[in-house]
Amino acid sequence: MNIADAARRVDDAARNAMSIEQISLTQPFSVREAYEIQRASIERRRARGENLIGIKLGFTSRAKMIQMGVDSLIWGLLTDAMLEEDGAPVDLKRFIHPRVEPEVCFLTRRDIDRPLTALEASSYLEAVAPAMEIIDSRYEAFRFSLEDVIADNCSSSGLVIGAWSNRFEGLRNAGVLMRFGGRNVQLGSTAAILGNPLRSVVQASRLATQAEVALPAGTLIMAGAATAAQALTPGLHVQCEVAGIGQAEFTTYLGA
Ligand code: OOG
Ligand code: MG
Repeated sequence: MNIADAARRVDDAARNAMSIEQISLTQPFSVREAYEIQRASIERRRARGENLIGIKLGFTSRAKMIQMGVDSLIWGLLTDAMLEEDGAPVDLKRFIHPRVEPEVCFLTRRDIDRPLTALEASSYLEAVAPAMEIIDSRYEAFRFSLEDVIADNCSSSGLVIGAWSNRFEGLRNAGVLMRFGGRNVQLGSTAAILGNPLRSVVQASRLATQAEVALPAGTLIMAGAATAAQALTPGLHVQCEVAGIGQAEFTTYLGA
């Protein structure tokens, strides 16, 4: 496996919003190599001036594992170029076949440089916010193997983060609702995220420490989707509500 070449392929696909064939179809590779490709693709982004802002977990809920046919926890890196403002219009032109999923996002308040226990996790957090992740697989038909999706930075593409709160108590089993134009499209609970989204912080600390990735204070941690993802089309008003925490929203359009 030529790591640099594979990284260039997924990175170009993302930049040009042009899908590519799954890499594993012609060149089987390992999970370890997949993370090397992911890292190399992030280095390409950094070389263009993008900055790391956090990490995301994927497949932390059964709903997502079933939807995508992958059943291992995965993680990817987030850059500032992926951030969309809460309430703002999002141009779908930069995506291939975007989908949106309801999540919660944590903001850390201390450096994390070792695996945390579940009991410690909240003392490392500054705030939590309702959030939505816009995922956009770079592979044709949004189909991939575990290795392919890891190499593709776990389909990371966009983030919309609602207002920060410090109400961590109700987070374990809060109702999650995603609406398109006022119509409910996904309904669930934060309990779907590893039983408690705080466990995503524990997993993030373990994975990042293992990979020697620094998580400085001020890092965003996207906990993973609570429900299946929903395809985005232009002209939508998309809203996500996490009971007791708040809401986030955006609209979609197709730029010229
Ligand atoms: C992979 C990313 C999964 C989540 O929240 O579970 C993910 C994908 O579904 O394309 O972000
Ligand atoms: Mg996600």
